[in-house]
Amino acid sequence: MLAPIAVADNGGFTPVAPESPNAEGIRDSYVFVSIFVLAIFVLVQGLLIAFIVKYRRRKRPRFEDGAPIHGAARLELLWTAIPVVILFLIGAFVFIELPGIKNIPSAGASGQLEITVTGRQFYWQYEYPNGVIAIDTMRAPAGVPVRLEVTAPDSDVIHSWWIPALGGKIDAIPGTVNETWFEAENPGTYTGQCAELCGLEHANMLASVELMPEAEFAAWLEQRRREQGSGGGELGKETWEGVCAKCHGLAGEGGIGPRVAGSIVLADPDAIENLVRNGRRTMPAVGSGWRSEQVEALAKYLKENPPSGP
Ligand code: HEC
Ligand SMILES: [Cu+2]
Repeated sequence: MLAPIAVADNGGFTPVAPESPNAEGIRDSYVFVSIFVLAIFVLVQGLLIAFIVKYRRRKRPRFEDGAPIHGAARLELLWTAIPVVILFLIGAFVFIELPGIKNIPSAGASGQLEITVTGRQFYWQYEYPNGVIAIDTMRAPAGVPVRLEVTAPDSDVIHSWWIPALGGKIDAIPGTVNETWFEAENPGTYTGQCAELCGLEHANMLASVELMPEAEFAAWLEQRRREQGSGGGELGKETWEGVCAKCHGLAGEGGIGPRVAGSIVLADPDAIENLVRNGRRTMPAVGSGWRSEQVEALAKYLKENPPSGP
């Protein structure tokens, strides 16, 4: 009864509208399987109701069995053969769809973009071929195949990259690189989140992909490269908001980490570097492996915008 409503406004029951061919393959498989699931559901529930009515007790004494029925070879053959055929059809359909879901399309006229995606407690770090780093919000060009190399540092736990409109889940496993991809035409923002329970702030480990026209993306990438080269820019803000604020609050007011607003550590670039690279007691080394540009950008941002939470 709820199905039409769920389908109508996609109340979270059906996959989001696919924007990339791999997400389309997943949606199509889902719909194909659902047809059999629905048909079997209606058949089984329909027979159940029909039998309840047809074989009800009527005037038969309470403890007397109904008439025994022996053997129904035709029926038994049918209820064996039909499920076999259904399983075969579903298996065949999925195998036909699979290459379109898994295989990364070959580079088009404007080539292919490769982005490294690293899942960490509790942020997503992206690295572009020219060295640009971004956190949580990935910018990508529309109409270009984007290959994602998904991993996690050795010291971290398993996360899972998932932007439903752009494809299926892919695990970010320490020490392993998994590949996935998308190629989407419509500029816009596609959201998702870490799909593997990874710790206290798992629910806040959100991710989004901002798909831009190719020229706009190229301009963004170039601007970020220049900003990063001069030790600052958006990266510092993204790092504070995406990494530190998840535990310490946006204004440093405290959360699962202590209040750090007004801390002298945040005003001292060397102390920041030491803290993020090595951690401190119960604070993990959230910036182990960061390039010095990222630490510098963070220190610069914190110097210009010291958190002054309540
Ligand atoms: C996973 C949660 C988490 C993240 C992410 C995190 N911290 Fe912490 N932080 C903590 C905890 C917990 C402590 C308390 C450490 C202790 O004393 O046991 C702490 C302590 C601190 C302190 C106080 C250190 C001291 O001893 O004076 C500062 C400053 C700080 N964090 C800054 C940062 C900055 C900057 C970032 C971002 C690069 C960050 N933290 C990211 C959890 C976190
Ligand atoms: Cu996670």
